[in-house]
Amino acid sequence: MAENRQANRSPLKVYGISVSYYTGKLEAYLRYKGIAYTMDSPYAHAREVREKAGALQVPLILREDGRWMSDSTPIILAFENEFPAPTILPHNPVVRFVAMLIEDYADEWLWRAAMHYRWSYEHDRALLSRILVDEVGRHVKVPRFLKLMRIARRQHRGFVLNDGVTAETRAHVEAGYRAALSGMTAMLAGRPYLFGGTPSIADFGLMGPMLRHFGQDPTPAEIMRNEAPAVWEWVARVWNAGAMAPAPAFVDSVPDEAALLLREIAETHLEQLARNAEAYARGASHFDMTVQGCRYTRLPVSRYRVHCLEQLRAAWAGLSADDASRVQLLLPYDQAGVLWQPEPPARSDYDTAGEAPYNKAINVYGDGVPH
Ligand SMILES: N[C@@H](CCC(=O)N[C@@H](CS)C(=O)NCC(=O)O)C(=O)O
Repeated sequence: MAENRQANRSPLKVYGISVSYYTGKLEAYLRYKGIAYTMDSPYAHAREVREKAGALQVPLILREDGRWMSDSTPIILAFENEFPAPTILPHNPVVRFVAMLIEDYADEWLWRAAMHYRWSYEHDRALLSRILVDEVGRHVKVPRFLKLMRIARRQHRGFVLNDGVTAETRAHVEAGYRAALSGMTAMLAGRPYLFGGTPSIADFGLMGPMLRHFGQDPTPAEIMRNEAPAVWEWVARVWNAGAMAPAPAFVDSVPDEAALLLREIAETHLEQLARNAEAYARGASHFDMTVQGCRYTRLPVSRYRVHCLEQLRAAWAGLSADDASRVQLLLPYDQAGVLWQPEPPARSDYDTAGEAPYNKAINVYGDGVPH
């Protein structure tokens, strides 16, 4: 359909995993743009990948000229320049800013809930351990039952127990998933995609958690089907969006129905970004935070998320004065002040030359943070 269908190019070489959050997000985008790709696991060549791409994470892309791309958001933005149509960037600057904010929330806040459902619930854990071990662990010369135990323990310890999911926070973590479903359901009531008749960067961002985790893992998928069938339907719609006829445009202003999700984002994601950045500025390795009355303790500080906050602040600062005030009116919450307070709470010094996605990436946890 669109002129950017990449039929004559050789397929992109994507390194990814079939059940990965950010790989699913990138795949949904590549399918929409008609950019053909092949996919392999990077884990058999871990050392080389870490050296070339900076961090061993997925997705990564090896371009024909030998350059590596990493980090799904800058990858997508780079492709928006290379293959502009159909664009996923709303033309209205306020809508575009809010779409980028939703994308960041999808990337960085919903991650904890997605990992919790996958690794805390027995059926989900058993299924996903098998898929991962058979897909990415074949080169490891250890009996399969041991690999299954090790992967489940690594993921549960690293991304659930060490990311603040405890008996005290568990209900709040799960409520965060349901809040995302309610917020999306409200926005999808009058339109096929979050910001109109065509998918935006907000839709692709939310495909990270919603496609491979919440939409596929047994426990959250059951919740999605039963409690938010409009989101269930939307997952398939975004996945198939490239096959649909060119669609009507984006909305010209942020719909009222976005209010529920925006409030949730301010209270959760922006609170976490602020507390994380303050802790980073102090040189701390861990921090505590209270989100919607729920106390989280000993969360790992993330340098990468300091960078995420910098990107959002730069996007807000780049708006015209009128548009910047419109964004403030949409986010009348104390936590949102971190987006426009005069001084940033911290500086990440990551990608200062603006070379992403062609720079050396850093993992979300563990880079440049003292432990
Ligand atoms: N900000 C990165 C995050 C990529 C990421 O963390 N991917 C996960 C899998 S979905 C990963 O590879 N984690 C590394 C690990 O588990 O060792 C992006 O958007 O691409």
